Amino acid sequence: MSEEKETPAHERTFVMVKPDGVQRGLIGEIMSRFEDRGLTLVGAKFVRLDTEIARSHYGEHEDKPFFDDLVSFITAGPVFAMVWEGADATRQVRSMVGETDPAESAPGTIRGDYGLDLGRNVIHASDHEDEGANEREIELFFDDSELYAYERIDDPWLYEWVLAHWARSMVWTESAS
Ligand code: RTP
Ligand code: MG
Repeated sequence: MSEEKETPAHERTFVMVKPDGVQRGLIGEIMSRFEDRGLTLVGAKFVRLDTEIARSHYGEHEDKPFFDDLVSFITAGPVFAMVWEGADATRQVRSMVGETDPAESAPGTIRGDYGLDLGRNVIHASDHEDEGANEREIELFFDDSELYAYERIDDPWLYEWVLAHWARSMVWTESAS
């Protein structure tokens, strides 16, 4: 029997369709991409950020010249906040989002397919290079009671280790009977 493979840890990450993505009708398209990839949606809500939350969310950029414009933009209309779960989710989602500047983002990424302008880049996702950013951002936007843990019915076909585990238990059941 083959050895168990190392699987990246399952984790949750925070994603937000920004006001431009909402106004342009891109929520469904963006959610579909994460669903199709196999990630599990554990929380979602439509909210309009107040200035305090926006300043806190983008606190790392407080001293940057673009900070005030960024806060004005992100509070200009409702956003669609989500939490997605899966193996190595934070890094995988960021790779699907693309570069900060849509002009530098590869076709096939969300920003590369739907954006043109650095200040209107459609989507936010927690930065995998900023340790703990996913957990901090989830806590800023969601209460625990708004997040739901469950397994997707296709998990056994999404992860090798789940199917291998399942197959081993089937073999054991058959030989035991
Ligand atoms: P985000 O936090 O929104 O997901 O974007 P990001 O990680 O890819 O980029 P980040 O460096 O965190 O920047 C946050 C947002 O600020 C705007 N920005 N403007 N004018 C500029 O030089 C500049 N640099 C960044 C972008 O809209 C970026 O998404
Ligand atoms: Mg960022």
